[in-house]
Amino acid sequence: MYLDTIIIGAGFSGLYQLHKCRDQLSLKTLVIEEGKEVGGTWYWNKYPGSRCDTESHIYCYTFSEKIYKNWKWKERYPKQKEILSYLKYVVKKLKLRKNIIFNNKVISAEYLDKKKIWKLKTNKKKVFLCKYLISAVGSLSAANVPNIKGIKNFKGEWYHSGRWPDKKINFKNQKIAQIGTGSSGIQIAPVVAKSAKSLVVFQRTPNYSVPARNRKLTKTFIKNTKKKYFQIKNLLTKTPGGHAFHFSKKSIFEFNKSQRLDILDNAWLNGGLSFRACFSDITKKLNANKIVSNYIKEKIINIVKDKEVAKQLTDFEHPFTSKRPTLNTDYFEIFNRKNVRLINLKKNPIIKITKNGIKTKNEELKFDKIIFATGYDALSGPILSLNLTGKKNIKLKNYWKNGPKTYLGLMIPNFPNFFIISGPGSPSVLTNVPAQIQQHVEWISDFIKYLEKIKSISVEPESKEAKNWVKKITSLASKSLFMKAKNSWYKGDNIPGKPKIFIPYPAGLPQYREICNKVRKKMYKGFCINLR
Ligand code: N01
Repeated sequence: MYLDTIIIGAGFSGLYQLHKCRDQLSLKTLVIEEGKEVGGTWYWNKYPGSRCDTESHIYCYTFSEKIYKNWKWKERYPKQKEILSYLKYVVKKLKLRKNIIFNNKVISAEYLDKKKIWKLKTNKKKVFLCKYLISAVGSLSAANVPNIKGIKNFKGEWYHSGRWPDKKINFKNQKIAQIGTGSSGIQIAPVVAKSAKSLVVFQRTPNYSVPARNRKLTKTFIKNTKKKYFQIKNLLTKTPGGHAFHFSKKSIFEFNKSQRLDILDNAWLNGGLSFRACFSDITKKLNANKIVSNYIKEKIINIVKDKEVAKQLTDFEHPFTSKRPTLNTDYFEIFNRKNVRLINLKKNPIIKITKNGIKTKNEELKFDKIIFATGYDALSGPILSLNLTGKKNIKLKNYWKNGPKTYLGLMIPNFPNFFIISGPGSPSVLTNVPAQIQQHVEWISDFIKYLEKIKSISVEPESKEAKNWVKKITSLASKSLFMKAKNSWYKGDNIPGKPKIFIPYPAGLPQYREICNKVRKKMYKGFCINLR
Protein backbone atom coordinates (compact mmCIF):
# COMPACT_ATOMS: atom_id res chain seq x y z
CA MET A 1 0.00 0.00 0.00
CA TYR A 2 1.40 3.45 -0.91
CA LEU A 3 0.80 6.48 1.32
CA ASP A 4 2.05 10.03 1.40
CA THR A 5 2.91 9.74 5.07
CA ILE A 6 3.34 6.91 7.53
CA ILE A 7 3.57 7.69 11.21
CA ILE A 8 4.87 5.00 13.56
CA GLY A 9 3.15 5.08 16.95
CA ALA A 10 -0.27 6.17 18.17
CA GLY A 11 0.64 8.04 21.34
CA PHE A 12 0.44 11.79 22.00
CA SER A 13 2.77 12.58 19.10
CA GLY A 14 1.46 10.16 16.48
CA LEU A 15 -2.15 11.19 17.02
CA TYR A 16 -1.51 14.90 16.66
CA GLN A 17 0.78 14.31 13.67
CA LEU A 18 -1.97 12.28 12.01
CA HIS A 19 -4.44 15.12 12.54
CA LYS A 20 -2.00 17.63 11.06
CA CYS A 21 -0.99 15.54 8.03
CA ARG A 22 -4.44 14.26 7.17
CA ASP A 23 -6.68 17.19 8.08
CA GLN A 24 -4.48 20.21 7.43
CA LEU A 25 -2.03 19.04 4.79
CA SER A 26 -4.49 16.71 3.03
CA LEU A 27 -1.92 13.95 2.84
CA LYS A 28 -2.90 10.32 2.61
CA THR A 29 -1.70 9.23 6.02
CA LEU A 30 -1.57 6.06 8.09
CA VAL A 31 -0.46 5.38 11.64
CA ILE A 32 1.07 1.98 12.38
CA GLU A 33 0.82 1.00 16.04
CA GLU A 34 2.32 -2.00 17.80
CA GLY A 35 -0.22 -2.05 20.64
CA LYS A 36 -3.84 -2.98 20.34
CA GLU A 37 -5.02 0.48 21.39
CA VAL A 38 -3.92 4.09 21.12
CA GLY A 39 -1.92 5.66 23.96
CA GLY A 40 1.77 4.86 23.37
CA THR A 41 3.53 5.18 26.73
CA TRP A 42 0.17 5.36 28.44
CA TYR A 43 -0.98 2.15 26.79
CA TRP A 44 2.07 0.14 27.90
CA ASN A 45 2.69 1.65 31.35
CA LYS A 46 -0.26 0.06 33.14
CA TYR A 47 1.77 -0.80 36.21
CA PRO A 48 0.25 -0.38 39.68
CA GLY A 49 0.22 3.28 40.70
CA SER A 50 0.98 4.53 37.18
CA ARG A 51 0.30 8.23 37.03
CA CYS A 52 1.91 11.17 35.31
CA ASP A 53 3.95 13.49 37.49
CA THR A 54 3.21 16.54 35.38
CA GLU A 55 -0.02 18.24 36.36
CA SER A 56 -3.05 17.18 34.38
CA HIS A 57 -4.17 20.64 33.19
CA ILE A 58 -0.91 20.97 31.26
CA TYR A 59 -0.22 17.32 30.46
CA CYS A 60 -2.51 17.48 27.46
CA TYR A 61 -2.91 19.02 24.03
CA THR A 62 -3.27 22.77 23.90
CA PHE A 63 -3.57 23.06 20.10
CA SER A 64 -7.35 22.94 20.22
CA GLU A 65 -9.27 25.27 22.50
CA LYS A 66 -12.35 23.11 22.13
CA ILE A 67 -10.61 19.88 23.12
CA TYR A 68 -8.84 21.60 26.01
CA LYS A 69 -12.04 23.08 27.35
CA ASN A 70 -14.23 20.04 26.87
CA TRP A 71 -12.09 17.63 28.84
CA LYS A 72 -12.37 17.60 32.61
CA TRP A 73 -9.40 16.25 34.58
CA LYS A 74 -10.17 14.70 37.94
CA GLU A 75 -6.94 14.95 39.92
CA ARG A 76 -3.84 17.11 40.15
CA TYR A 77 -1.83 14.31 38.46
CA PRO A 78 -3.66 12.17 35.92
CA LYS A 79 -3.77 8.40 36.35
CA GLN A 80 -2.64 6.20 33.47
CA LYS A 81 -6.24 5.13 32.85
CA GLU A 82 -7.44 8.73 32.77
CA ILE A 83 -4.78 9.74 30.23
CA LEU A 84 -5.76 6.77 28.09
CA SER A 85 -9.42 7.83 28.25
CA TYR A 86 -8.39 11.37 27.32
CA LEU A 87 -6.47 10.16 24.26
CA LYS A 88 -9.39 7.97 23.20
CA TYR A 89 -11.63 11.02 23.54
CA VAL A 90 -9.30 13.03 21.26
CA VAL A 91 -9.27 10.15 18.76
CA LYS A 92 -13.06 10.16 18.72
CA LYS A 93 -13.38 13.94 18.39
CA LEU A 94 -10.91 14.10 15.50
CA LYS A 95 -12.09 10.83 13.92
CA LEU A 96 -8.56 9.46 13.89
CA ARG A 97 -9.18 5.75 14.44
CA LYS A 98 -9.95 4.95 10.81
CA ASN A 99 -6.39 5.88 9.83
CA ILE A 100 -4.62 3.72 12.42
CA ILE A 101 -3.72 0.06 12.11
CA PHE A 102 -3.03 -1.75 15.39
CA ASN A 103 -1.11 -4.87 16.45
CA ASN A 104 1.59 -4.20 13.85
CA LYS A 105 5.17 -3.62 14.91
CA VAL A 106 7.42 -2.04 12.31
CA ILE A 107 10.38 -4.37 12.07
CA SER A 108 12.28 -2.63 9.27
CA ALA A 109 12.22 0.50 7.13
CA GLU A 110 14.37 0.90 4.06
CA TYR A 111 14.80 3.98 1.89
CA LEU A 112 14.59 3.10 -1.78
CA ASP A 113 16.94 5.71 -3.16
CA LYS A 114 15.96 5.40 -6.82
CA LYS A 115 12.26 5.69 -6.16
CA LYS A 116 12.70 8.14 -3.25
CA ILE A 117 10.28 6.25 -1.06
CA TRP A 118 10.36 4.33 2.21
CA LYS A 119 9.47 0.64 2.34
CA LEU A 120 8.27 -0.65 5.71
CA LYS A 121 7.68 -4.17 6.93
CA THR A 122 5.71 -5.17 10.00
CA ASN A 123 5.78 -8.29 12.16
CA LYS A 124 2.46 -9.27 10.55
CA LYS A 125 4.22 -9.47 7.19
CA LYS A 126 2.51 -6.34 5.93
CA VAL A 127 4.45 -4.07 3.56
CA PHE A 128 3.86 -0.33 3.19
CA LEU A 129 5.40 2.32 0.97
CA CYS A 130 5.44 6.04 1.67
CA LYS A 131 7.09 9.32 0.83
CA TYR A 132 7.39 10.75 4.35
CA LEU A 133 8.13 8.55 7.34
CA ILE A 134 7.59 10.00 10.80
CA SER A 135 8.73 8.34 14.00
CA ALA A 136 6.33 8.90 16.86
CA VAL A 137 7.63 5.94 18.84
CA GLY A 138 8.41 8.00 21.94
CA SER A 139 11.59 8.48 23.92
CA LEU A 140 10.98 5.91 26.63
CA SER A 141 9.48 2.91 24.92
CA ALA A 142 12.38 0.47 24.51
CA ALA A 143 12.17 -1.39 27.83
CA ASN A 144 15.45 -2.25 29.56
CA VAL A 145 15.22 -5.68 31.14
CA PRO A 146 18.65 -6.28 32.63
CA ASN A 147 20.41 -9.39 31.48
CA ILE A 148 20.53 -11.13 34.86
CA LYS A 149 21.76 -14.71 34.83
CA GLY A 150 19.02 -17.29 35.35
CA ILE A 151 16.01 -15.15 34.44
CA LYS A 152 14.77 -17.90 32.11
CA ASN A 153 14.64 -20.38 34.98
CA PHE A 154 12.33 -18.30 37.20
CA LYS A 155 9.09 -20.21 37.51
CA GLY A 156 7.01 -17.27 38.73
CA GLU A 157 5.88 -14.38 36.53
CA TRP A 158 7.98 -11.31 35.90
CA TYR A 159 6.99 -7.97 34.39
CA HIS A 160 8.63 -4.78 33.17
CA SER A 161 6.87 -1.55 34.20
CA GLY A 162 6.84 -0.29 30.61
CA ARG A 163 5.43 -3.50 29.11
CA TRP A 164 2.86 -4.22 31.75
CA PRO A 165 0.45 -7.02 30.73
CA ASP A 166 -3.21 -6.37 30.07
CA LYS A 167 -4.46 -8.88 32.61
CA LYS A 168 -5.13 -8.06 36.26
CA ILE A 169 -2.22 -9.08 38.44
CA ASN A 170 -2.82 -10.17 41.98
CA PHE A 171 -0.20 -9.38 44.60
CA LYS A 172 -2.26 -10.49 47.59
CA ASN A 173 -0.39 -12.97 49.81
CA GLN A 174 2.45 -12.99 47.32
CA LYS A 175 6.15 -12.48 47.83
CA ILE A 176 7.24 -9.73 45.45
CA ALA A 177 10.65 -8.52 44.35
CA GLN A 178 10.99 -5.08 42.76
CA ILE A 179 14.20 -4.09 41.03
CA GLY A 180 14.67 -0.38 40.35
CA THR A 181 13.78 2.82 42.16
CA GLY A 182 13.33 5.44 39.44
CA SER A 183 10.07 7.32 38.69
CA SER A 184 8.27 4.04 37.94
CA GLY A 185 9.59 2.02 40.88
CA ILE A 186 8.84 4.81 43.33
CA GLN A 187 5.21 4.76 42.15
CA ILE A 188 4.86 0.97 42.10
CA ALA A 189 6.25 0.04 45.52
CA PRO A 190 3.69 1.87 47.73
CA VAL A 191 0.78 0.27 45.86
CA VAL A 192 2.23 -3.26 45.84
CA ALA A 193 3.27 -2.98 49.51
CA LYS A 194 -0.37 -2.52 50.49
CA SER A 195 -1.47 -5.95 49.28
CA ALA A 196 1.64 -8.12 48.99
CA LYS A 197 2.64 -10.54 51.70
CA SER A 198 6.12 -9.15 51.37
CA LEU A 199 7.91 -6.71 49.10
CA VAL A 200 11.67 -6.55 48.72
CA VAL A 201 12.88 -3.41 46.95
CA PHE A 202 16.28 -3.84 45.28
CA GLN A 203 17.92 -0.44 45.07
CA ARG A 204 21.07 0.19 43.07
CA THR A 205 21.31 3.96 43.48
CA PRO A 206 19.44 5.98 46.11
CA ASN A 207 17.05 8.41 44.50
CA TYR A 208 15.80 11.82 45.55
CA SER A 209 12.06 12.16 45.64
CA VAL A 210 9.71 14.99 46.46
CA PRO A 211 6.09 14.52 47.63
CA ALA A 212 3.61 14.64 44.77
CA ARG A 213 0.73 15.90 46.98
CA ASN A 214 -1.87 14.60 44.64
CA ARG A 215 -5.44 15.76 45.25
CA LYS A 216 -8.85 15.95 43.62
CA LEU A 217 -9.22 19.08 41.53
CA THR A 218 -11.79 21.56 42.75
CA LYS A 219 -14.53 22.90 40.51
CA THR A 220 -13.02 26.37 40.85
CA PHE A 221 -9.60 25.18 39.70
CA ILE A 222 -11.09 23.39 36.70
CA LYS A 223 -13.16 26.45 35.79
CA ASN A 224 -10.12 28.70 36.09
CA THR A 225 -7.88 26.58 33.87
CA LYS A 226 -10.53 26.69 31.16
CA LYS A 227 -10.92 30.42 31.56
CA LYS A 228 -7.17 30.86 31.33
CA TYR A 229 -6.71 28.57 28.32
CA PHE A 230 -4.80 31.14 26.23
CA GLN A 231 -2.64 32.23 29.16
CA ILE A 232 -1.74 28.61 29.98
CA LYS A 233 -1.01 27.78 26.36
CA ASN A 234 1.26 30.80 26.12
CA LEU A 235 2.97 30.09 29.45
CA LEU A 236 3.98 26.60 28.31
CA THR A 237 6.00 28.14 25.50
CA LYS A 238 7.88 30.41 27.89
CA THR A 239 9.15 28.14 30.67
CA PRO A 240 12.27 25.97 30.18
CA GLY A 241 10.48 22.67 30.73
CA GLY A 242 7.15 23.61 29.17
CA HIS A 243 5.63 23.46 32.66
CA ALA A 244 3.22 25.93 34.22
CA PHE A 245 5.69 27.25 36.77
CA HIS A 246 8.45 29.83 36.55
CA PHE A 247 11.81 29.43 38.24
CA SER A 248 12.41 31.92 41.02
CA LYS A 249 14.72 34.73 39.95
CA LYS A 250 16.42 34.69 43.34
CA SER A 251 19.46 32.70 44.35
CA ILE A 252 19.32 30.66 47.54
CA PHE A 253 22.22 32.78 48.80
CA GLU A 254 20.06 35.90 48.84
CA PHE A 255 18.33 34.47 51.91
CA ASN A 256 19.45 33.67 55.43
CA LYS A 257 19.11 30.14 56.81
CA SER A 258 15.70 30.58 58.33
CA GLN A 259 14.27 32.28 55.21
CA ARG A 260 15.64 29.47 53.02
CA LEU A 261 14.02 26.91 55.24
CA ASP A 262 10.66 28.69 55.04
CA ILE A 263 10.83 28.74 51.26
CA LEU A 264 11.88 25.09 51.04
CA ASP A 265 9.21 24.02 53.55
CA ASN A 266 6.53 25.79 51.51
CA ALA A 267 7.75 24.20 48.28
CA TRP A 268 7.87 20.78 49.99
CA LEU A 269 4.33 21.23 51.28
CA ASN A 270 3.13 22.22 47.84
CA GLY A 271 4.94 19.22 46.34
CA GLY A 272 5.45 18.50 42.65
CA LEU A 273 8.13 19.14 40.07
CA SER A 274 8.09 22.88 40.84
CA PHE A 275 9.99 22.14 44.07
CA ARG A 276 13.25 22.54 42.12
CA ALA A 277 12.20 26.01 40.95
CA CYS A 278 11.92 27.63 44.37
CA PHE A 279 15.40 29.17 43.93
CA SER A 280 17.09 30.17 40.69
CA ASP A 281 20.25 28.13 41.25
CA ILE A 282 19.20 24.68 42.53
CA THR A 283 19.54 23.13 39.09
CA LYS A 284 22.54 25.24 38.11
CA LYS A 285 25.05 25.68 40.93
CA LEU A 286 26.54 22.86 42.97
CA ASN A 287 26.75 24.86 46.21
CA ALA A 288 23.07 25.85 46.00
CA ASN A 289 22.13 22.33 44.97
CA LYS A 290 23.99 20.84 47.95
CA ILE A 291 21.83 22.77 50.43
CA VAL A 292 18.66 21.46 48.81
CA SER A 293 20.00 17.91 48.41
CA ASN A 294 20.73 17.90 52.16
CA TYR A 295 17.26 19.28 52.88
CA ILE A 296 15.67 16.34 51.02
CA LYS A 297 17.99 13.91 52.81
CA GLU A 298 16.85 15.24 56.20
CA LYS A 299 13.21 14.94 55.19
CA ILE A 300 13.66 11.27 54.25
CA ILE A 301 15.62 10.51 57.42
CA ASN A 302 12.75 11.99 59.42
CA ILE A 303 10.23 9.70 57.69
CA VAL A 304 12.08 6.37 57.85
CA LYS A 305 12.23 5.00 61.39
CA ASP A 306 15.03 2.46 60.92
CA LYS A 307 18.15 4.61 60.84
CA GLU A 308 20.19 2.08 58.85
CA VAL A 309 17.48 1.86 56.15
CA ALA A 310 17.20 5.65 56.11
CA LYS A 311 20.97 5.84 55.57
CA GLN A 312 20.81 3.42 52.62
CA LEU A 313 17.96 5.42 51.09
CA THR A 314 19.83 8.70 51.35
CA ASP A 315 23.40 7.77 50.56
CA PHE A 316 23.14 9.99 47.48
CA GLU A 317 25.85 9.86 44.83
CA HIS A 318 24.54 12.60 42.58
CA PRO A 319 23.20 16.14 42.92
CA PHE A 320 19.41 16.53 43.04
CA THR A 321 17.99 16.98 39.46
CA SER A 322 21.17 15.74 37.76
CA LYS A 323 19.07 12.60 37.15
CA ARG A 324 15.33 12.80 36.45
CA PRO A 325 13.59 14.15 39.61
CA THR A 326 10.87 11.85 40.89
CA LEU A 327 7.66 12.47 42.80
CA ASN A 328 6.20 10.10 45.33
CA THR A 329 3.15 9.34 47.38
CA ASP A 330 4.23 7.61 50.60
CA TYR A 331 7.25 5.91 49.05
CA PHE A 332 9.62 6.40 51.97
CA GLU A 333 6.81 5.60 54.42
CA ILE A 334 6.58 2.00 53.14
CA PHE A 335 9.96 1.23 54.70
CA ASN A 336 8.24 1.57 58.10
CA ARG A 337 5.98 -1.38 57.22
CA LYS A 338 6.78 -4.84 58.46
CA ASN A 339 6.25 -6.43 55.04
CA VAL A 340 8.73 -4.19 53.17
CA ARG A 341 12.47 -4.58 53.02
CA LEU A 342 15.21 -2.67 51.20
CA ILE A 343 18.21 -4.41 49.69
CA ASN A 344 21.13 -2.21 48.79
CA LEU A 345 22.58 -3.72 45.64
CA LYS A 346 25.84 -1.85 46.11
CA LYS A 347 26.48 -3.93 49.23
CA ASN A 348 24.53 -7.05 48.40
CA PRO A 349 24.41 -7.46 44.60
CA ILE A 350 22.25 -9.92 42.71
CA ILE A 351 24.22 -13.00 41.66
CA LYS A 352 21.44 -14.70 39.72
CA ILE A 353 17.74 -15.32 39.41
CA THR A 354 16.84 -18.84 40.49
CA LYS A 355 13.86 -21.08 39.88
CA ASN A 356 12.26 -19.79 43.07
CA GLY A 357 13.58 -16.29 43.47
CA ILE A 358 16.76 -14.24 43.61
CA LYS A 359 20.19 -15.15 44.94
CA THR A 360 22.27 -12.23 46.15
CA LYS A 361 25.81 -12.18 47.43
CA ASN A 362 24.58 -12.67 51.00
CA GLU A 363 21.36 -14.67 50.78
CA GLU A 364 18.83 -16.56 48.72
CA LEU A 365 15.27 -15.21 48.68
CA LYS A 366 12.05 -16.80 47.46
CA PHE A 367 9.65 -14.78 45.31
CA ASP A 368 6.37 -15.42 43.53
CA LYS A 369 6.76 -12.45 41.18
CA ILE A 370 9.50 -10.07 40.06
CA ILE A 371 8.85 -6.52 38.91
CA PHE A 372 11.48 -4.85 36.77
CA ALA A 373 11.23 -1.08 37.09
CA THR A 374 14.59 -0.82 35.40
CA GLY A 375 13.92 1.89 32.86
CA TYR A 376 14.59 2.20 29.16
CA ASP A 377 17.09 2.32 26.38
CA ALA A 378 16.08 5.97 26.20
CA LEU A 379 15.71 8.21 23.15
CA SER A 380 17.88 6.37 20.63
CA GLY A 381 16.66 2.85 21.57
CA PRO A 382 13.14 3.15 20.11
CA ILE A 383 14.43 4.61 16.81
CA LEU A 384 17.12 1.96 16.47
CA SER A 385 14.54 -0.75 17.04
CA LEU A 386 12.93 0.28 13.71
CA ASN A 387 15.96 -1.14 11.84
CA LEU A 388 16.32 1.78 9.48
CA THR A 389 18.36 1.61 6.31
CA GLY A 390 18.94 4.96 4.64
CA LYS A 391 20.55 6.04 1.38
CA LYS A 392 23.39 3.96 -0.06
CA ASN A 393 22.41 1.09 2.21
CA ILE A 394 23.56 2.98 5.33
CA LYS A 395 22.27 1.27 8.46
CA LEU A 396 21.22 3.57 11.28
CA LYS A 397 22.83 1.31 13.87
CA ASN A 398 26.17 1.86 12.11
CA TYR A 399 25.62 5.56 11.49
CA TRP A 400 24.85 6.02 15.20
CA LYS A 401 27.50 3.68 16.51
CA ASN A 402 29.24 6.52 18.40
CA GLY A 403 25.96 8.05 19.54
CA PRO A 404 22.84 9.47 17.91
CA LYS A 405 23.46 12.14 15.28
CA THR A 406 20.52 14.34 14.37
CA TYR A 407 19.99 17.91 13.29
CA LEU A 408 17.69 19.67 15.78
CA GLY A 409 16.68 16.21 16.97
CA LEU A 410 14.34 16.20 13.99
CA MET A 411 16.16 14.60 11.06
CA ILE A 412 19.18 12.42 10.31
CA PRO A 413 21.63 12.91 7.43
CA ASN A 414 21.39 10.06 4.88
CA PHE A 415 17.87 9.18 6.01
CA PRO A 416 15.79 11.39 3.67
CA ASN A 417 12.19 12.31 4.39
CA PHE A 418 12.44 10.69 7.81
CA PHE A 419 11.33 12.86 10.73
CA ILE A 420 11.53 12.20 14.46
CA ILE A 421 9.20 13.53 17.13
CA SER A 422 10.83 13.80 20.56
CA GLY A 423 13.96 11.94 19.63
CA PRO A 424 17.67 12.23 20.50
CA GLY A 425 18.89 15.80 20.29
CA SER A 426 15.53 17.36 21.16
CA PRO A 427 14.46 18.65 24.61
CA SER A 428 12.00 15.72 24.88
CA VAL A 429 12.52 13.97 28.23
CA LEU A 430 13.66 17.17 29.93
CA THR A 431 10.26 18.76 29.36
CA ASN A 432 6.55 18.38 29.87
CA VAL A 433 6.43 16.03 26.90
CA PRO A 434 3.09 17.04 25.28
CA ALA A 435 4.34 20.65 25.12
CA GLN A 436 7.49 19.55 23.29
CA ILE A 437 5.55 17.15 21.07
CA GLN A 438 3.22 19.89 19.85
CA GLN A 439 6.15 22.13 18.97
CA HIS A 440 7.73 19.27 16.99
CA VAL A 441 4.57 18.22 15.19
CA GLU A 442 3.82 21.81 14.20
CA TRP A 443 7.37 22.42 12.96
CA ILE A 444 7.47 19.15 11.00
CA SER A 445 4.04 19.87 9.48
CA ASP A 446 5.08 23.37 8.40
CA PHE A 447 8.19 21.89 6.83
CA ILE A 448 6.26 19.20 4.92
CA LYS A 449 3.79 21.82 3.75
CA TYR A 450 6.67 23.87 2.39
CA LEU A 451 8.31 20.81 0.80
CA GLU A 452 5.08 19.89 -0.95
CA LYS A 453 4.62 23.45 -2.14
CA ILE A 454 8.05 23.61 -3.76
CA LYS A 455 7.58 20.06 -5.12
CA SER A 456 10.45 18.56 -3.17
CA ILE A 457 11.26 14.94 -3.80
CA SER A 458 13.47 14.43 -0.78
CA VAL A 459 15.07 16.29 2.08
CA GLU A 460 17.77 15.55 4.61
CA PRO A 461 19.99 17.64 6.85
CA GLU A 462 23.58 18.38 5.91
CA SER A 463 26.05 16.13 7.74
CA LYS A 464 27.95 19.13 9.10
CA GLU A 465 24.76 20.47 10.72
CA ALA A 466 24.18 17.19 12.57
CA LYS A 467 27.82 17.15 13.66
CA ASN A 468 27.51 20.70 14.98
CA TRP A 469 24.23 19.95 16.72
CA VAL A 470 25.79 17.05 18.63
CA LYS A 471 28.74 19.30 19.50
CA LYS A 472 26.38 22.00 20.74
CA ILE A 473 24.49 19.56 22.98
CA THR A 474 27.71 18.13 24.39
CA SER A 475 29.00 21.60 25.11
CA LEU A 476 25.76 22.78 26.75
CA ALA A 477 25.56 19.60 28.84
CA SER A 478 29.18 19.91 29.96
CA LYS A 479 28.30 23.17 31.70
CA SER A 480 25.27 21.70 33.43
CA LEU A 481 24.75 19.66 36.58
CA PHE A 482 23.52 16.75 34.44
CA MET A 483 27.11 15.67 33.91
CA LYS A 484 27.66 15.44 37.68
CA ALA A 485 25.60 12.25 37.84
CA LYS A 486 27.91 9.27 37.61
CA ASN A 487 25.29 7.08 35.99
CA SER A 488 22.28 8.40 34.19
CA TRP A 489 20.16 7.32 31.27
CA TYR A 490 20.35 10.90 29.96
CA LYS A 491 23.88 9.97 28.87
CA GLY A 492 23.36 6.31 28.05
CA ASP A 493 25.03 4.91 31.18
CA ASN A 494 22.23 2.45 31.94
CA ILE A 495 22.60 0.29 28.83
CA PRO A 496 25.72 -1.87 28.46
CA GLY A 497 27.59 -0.95 25.28
CA LYS A 498 25.56 2.21 24.61
CA PRO A 499 27.74 5.19 23.60
CA LYS A 500 28.25 7.52 26.56
CA ILE A 501 27.05 10.84 25.26
CA PHE A 502 24.49 13.33 26.60
CA ILE A 503 21.41 12.75 24.46
CA PRO A 504 18.61 15.33 24.95
CA TYR A 505 18.93 19.03 24.15
CA PRO A 506 19.54 20.56 27.59
CA ALA A 507 19.00 24.32 27.22
CA GLY A 508 15.21 24.39 27.49
CA LEU A 509 12.21 24.52 25.24
CA PRO A 510 12.00 28.30 24.55
CA GLN A 511 15.59 28.46 23.34
CA TYR A 512 15.12 25.30 21.28
CA ARG A 513 11.89 26.65 19.80
CA GLU A 514 13.66 29.86 18.83
CA ILE A 515 16.42 27.92 17.03
CA CYS A 516 13.84 25.85 15.11
CA ASN A 517 11.88 28.99 14.21
CA LYS A 518 15.03 30.68 12.90
CA VAL A 519 15.80 27.68 10.68
CA ARG A 520 12.24 27.87 9.30
CA LYS A 521 12.55 31.61 8.71
CA LYS A 522 15.79 31.07 6.79
CA MET A 523 13.94 28.70 4.44
CA TYR A 524 15.19 25.62 6.23
CA LYS A 525 18.85 26.43 6.16
CA GLY A 526 21.00 23.39 6.87
CA PHE A 527 18.72 21.01 4.96
CA CYS A 528 19.44 19.72 1.44
CA ILE A 529 16.22 19.80 -0.52
CA ASN A 530 16.12 17.74 -3.70
CA LEU A 531 13.75 19.12 -6.33
CA ARG A 532 14.58 16.86 -9.22
O1 N01 B 1 13.40 4.19 34.86
P1 N01 B 1 14.74 4.85 35.46
P2 N01 B 1 11.88 4.54 35.18
N1 N01 B 1 20.05 -3.74 38.37
O2 N01 B 1 15.79 4.57 34.45
C1 N01 B 1 17.54 0.66 38.24
C2 N01 B 1 9.58 8.60 32.79
N2 N01 B 1 8.53 8.22 33.72
O3 N01 B 1 11.04 3.64 34.40
O4 N01 B 1 19.78 4.57 39.20
C3 N01 B 1 19.48 -3.03 39.34
O5 N01 B 1 14.55 6.21 35.91
C4 N01 B 1 18.12 2.04 38.17
O6 N01 B 1 19.23 2.15 39.02
P3 N01 B 1 20.37 3.27 38.73
C5 N01 B 1 10.51 9.59 33.44
O7 N01 B 1 11.08 10.43 32.49
C6 N01 B 1 7.67 9.16 34.14
O8 N01 B 1 11.65 4.61 36.64
O9 N01 B 1 20.60 3.25 37.25
N3 N01 B 1 18.85 -1.88 39.17
C7 N01 B 1 16.93 2.86 38.62
O10 N01 B 1 16.75 2.83 39.99
C8 N01 B 1 11.54 8.68 34.02
O11 N01 B 1 12.74 9.27 34.36
C9 N01 B 1 6.73 8.82 35.06
O12 N01 B 1 21.53 2.79 39.50
C10 N01 B 1 18.78 -1.41 37.92
C11 N01 B 1 15.78 2.11 37.95
O13 N01 B 1 16.22 0.77 37.77
C12 N01 B 1 11.66 7.65 32.93
O14 N01 B 1 10.34 7.46 32.49
C13 N01 B 1 6.61 7.55 35.54
C14 N01 B 1 19.35 -2.10 36.84
C15 N01 B 1 15.43 2.66 36.61
O15 N01 B 1 15.00 3.97 36.74
C16 N01 B 1 12.22 6.33 33.35
O16 N01 B 1 11.74 5.99 34.64
C17 N01 B 1 7.48 6.62 35.09
C18 N01 B 1 20.00 -3.31 37.11
N4 N01 B 1 20.60 -4.01 36.15
C19 N01 B 1 8.45 6.95 34.18
N5 N01 B 1 19.12 -1.40 35.73
C20 N01 B 1 5.81 9.82 35.55
O17 N01 B 1 5.41 10.76 34.91
C21 N01 B 1 18.43 -0.30 36.10
N6 N01 B 1 18.24 -0.32 37.44
C22 N01 B 1 5.41 9.64 36.93
